[in-house]
Amino acid sequence: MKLVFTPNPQYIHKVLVVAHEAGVLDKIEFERQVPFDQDTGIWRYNPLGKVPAFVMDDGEPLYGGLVICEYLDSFNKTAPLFPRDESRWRALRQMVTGDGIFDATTLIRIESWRPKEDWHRDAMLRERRKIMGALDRLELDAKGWAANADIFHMGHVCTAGGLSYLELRNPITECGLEPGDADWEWREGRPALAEWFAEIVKRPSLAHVVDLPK
Ligand SMILES: N[C@@H](CCC(=O)N[C@@H](CS)C(=O)NCC(=O)O)C(=O)O
Repeated sequence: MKLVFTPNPQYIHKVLVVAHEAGVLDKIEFERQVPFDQDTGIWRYNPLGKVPAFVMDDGEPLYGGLVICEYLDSFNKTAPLFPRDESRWRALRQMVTGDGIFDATTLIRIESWRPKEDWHRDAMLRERRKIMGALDRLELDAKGWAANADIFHMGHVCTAGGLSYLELRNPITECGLEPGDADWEWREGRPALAEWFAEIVKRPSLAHVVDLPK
């Protein structure tokens, strides 16, 4: 099987975490594709032009990061990350919230590549609002996570992924859309999430540094 993505060891890739937890990391071949490169090969794998994309052993393509995660999780026979019990819907909501931080962050950054005078500020502010709202929602959720530290699911994977991407590329401090943004820090006012993140990044599947293609 092959994972097609833009490797960057400086943030937590949800697909790699799920593969690690499932014990199939060493069965995956990696291919680097940068979707915004002129000559990108991503279209060969995903008609929607996005990473991550994936090729299963039978050659069938998969895309949509969360779909790839669910596929990889199907190999996890000990502690699957997509709960099947009554905790499922909350975990999936948290999964989408964490992943949404990644999506909104990416969209602000893409817009910021244009000359500043051409920025579509209203659209950027809308994405900014999503990041703030998602962080506030996850702060509420993280209060429950502290009490159940032995439970680990897709909500945790995607929240850690979203936060670590925000640590690496912070469009709020970079773009300064609102007064005070230059000094913005997601941890401020979100102590439960900050404390949870500091601990969860030590988990082997999150701390593991994969030898990624350049
Ligand atoms: N949450 C989505 C994120 C996918 C995504 O937006 N990836 C960006 C990374 S830069 C991308 O490939 N963008 C290219 C595009 O939007 O055309 C997933 O996990 O599939």
